Amino acid sequence: MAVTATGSNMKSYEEAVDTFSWSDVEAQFSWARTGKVNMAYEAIDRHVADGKGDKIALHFSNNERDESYTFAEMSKQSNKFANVLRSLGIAKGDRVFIFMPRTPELYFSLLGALKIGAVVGPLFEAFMESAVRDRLKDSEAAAIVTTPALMSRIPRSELPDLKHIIVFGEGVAEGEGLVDYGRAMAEASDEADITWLDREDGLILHYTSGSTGKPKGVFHVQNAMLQHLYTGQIVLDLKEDDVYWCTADPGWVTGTSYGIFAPWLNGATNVVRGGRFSPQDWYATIAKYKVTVWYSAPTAFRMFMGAGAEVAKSFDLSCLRHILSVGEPLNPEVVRWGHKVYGQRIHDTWWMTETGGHMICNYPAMEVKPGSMGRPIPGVQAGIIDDQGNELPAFRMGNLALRTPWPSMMRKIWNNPAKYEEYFRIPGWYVSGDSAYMDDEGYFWFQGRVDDVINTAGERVGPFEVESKLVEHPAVAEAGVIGKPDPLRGEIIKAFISLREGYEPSDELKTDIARFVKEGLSAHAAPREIEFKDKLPKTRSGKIMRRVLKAWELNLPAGDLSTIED
Ligand code: 6R9
Repeated sequence: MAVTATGSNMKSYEEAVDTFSWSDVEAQFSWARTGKVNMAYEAIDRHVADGKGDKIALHFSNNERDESYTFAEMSKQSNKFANVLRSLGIAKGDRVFIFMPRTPELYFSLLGALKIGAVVGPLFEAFMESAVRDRLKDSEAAAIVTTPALMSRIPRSELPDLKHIIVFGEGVAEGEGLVDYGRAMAEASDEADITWLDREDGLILHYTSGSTGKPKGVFHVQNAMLQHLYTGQIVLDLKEDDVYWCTADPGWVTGTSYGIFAPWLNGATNVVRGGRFSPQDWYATIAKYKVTVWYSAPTAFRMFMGAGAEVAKSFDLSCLRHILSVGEPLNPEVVRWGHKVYGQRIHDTWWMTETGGHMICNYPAMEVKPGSMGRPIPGVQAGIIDDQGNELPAFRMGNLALRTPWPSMMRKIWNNPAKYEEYFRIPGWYVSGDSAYMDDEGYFWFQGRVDDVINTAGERVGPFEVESKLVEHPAVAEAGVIGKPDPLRGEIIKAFISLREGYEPSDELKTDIARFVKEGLSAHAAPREIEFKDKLPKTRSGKIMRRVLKAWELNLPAGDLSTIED
């Protein structure tokens, strides 16, 4: 293999940057020979063809189930699902959504959809009706895989393109577009032809939030696998015998790029644990499977820290050899605590839904500076630029930007070319929306978001989506939503609300409004704090000024108020 070395997968950062070429990465895929590509083949079937069919691909457990599957079994189950979709007339390029809690069937379905060249749309299980509707409607999804419990959140009458609902669970009454997953899988053959694709053909559609408008469909193509394979080697440091656990749900990009693609492209054994977070449960999972490489998020690490070193010491965690973090700023004290308690430094990684894979990271092959996101991976160039596109010198804060292109760069925003162009408004650069500075050794330090996007417990929430839901509540006249700094969750969602005539502020009303968002949109998007105001600050064109709300909250000067209404 061209890019790997013994010991750590990367000898030294400098040497890797000097000698790097994406064509060396490409040479590791079967499509370097055949010219044809399919993510599911490269991630699963290729290992079977290489004689590793008996290796465990997936260890799954939740409170009810405990199962393991080899690469050969994953291959057969995904073949079956590919056949189920084909029998329904689903074809290359169709959008197939997956809306279910983590179970092995989620992974069979996702891989099966990829095998026939469908574009997969994963949906987080906590999404409620309006979140589900917006995403299925925008993408004109043809089919969705779900469970009986989640089915009622799919408003079929409003989704004319949605032809098939495939339901995994008990008591499914088939007909009128409903398909029983269990029945269909039992009847399907476990052999299937792969639909061979072009590198620029679709792979996955991840909806994510910006500061304005509805969530946007970030569209990725097969070519992203170059980034997934390579960063699996040099950032996750995956080797033949690793047992790897990424704690993210596939409803978010970390749960697909690094919960599915990177580990399986590298032939690693992948752990999936369903159910809710608890420090004991997660430590027990590490000890049970002897996890060697663990990828999680700052909020979880802060919760472990809150639970105390004693809890960690009561489990045998000596199997861990490499720990990584993503999604929000990783506090230096958490890195130091991790070093003390796990004997490992937590390696921070920075990237986004739009980048499809790792961009700026700490590698095993370099020194971790606690508090820094690390340095750009070989093959990626990052810079700090001002609003005109001038590169700023070390230690000056500005827009964190990336030189275009890289293999896993998003290829479009579904149905919204104007939104796509916004990211590339400065020629030669992708502008991330984060602000940061670079130090004199080329390490990047996160400073904040440039826009109003909220990051709560590592989950990206668009204020507009929450505000739109809030104003559907009968008592709410107007709403403005901001992220309020929080020691555990990074930020929490706070809503400022003015009430309609006839409604009086009360604690009961706050609870009712929060519940309304939770049940209509999703739990993680519901405001944890609500403050009633007689009036909200607005521009003369009627836009609520979130910047002013934030200044109120933090007792800061509100800045330029020349556009305020009165
Ligand atoms: C992979 C993922 C992206 C936004 C990103 C930034 C924040 C991600 C971070 C980080 C500080 C890190 N973010 N990693 N902030 N340090 N290591 O999280 O994708 O859900 O699209 O969020 O998350 O603000 O712009 P996504």
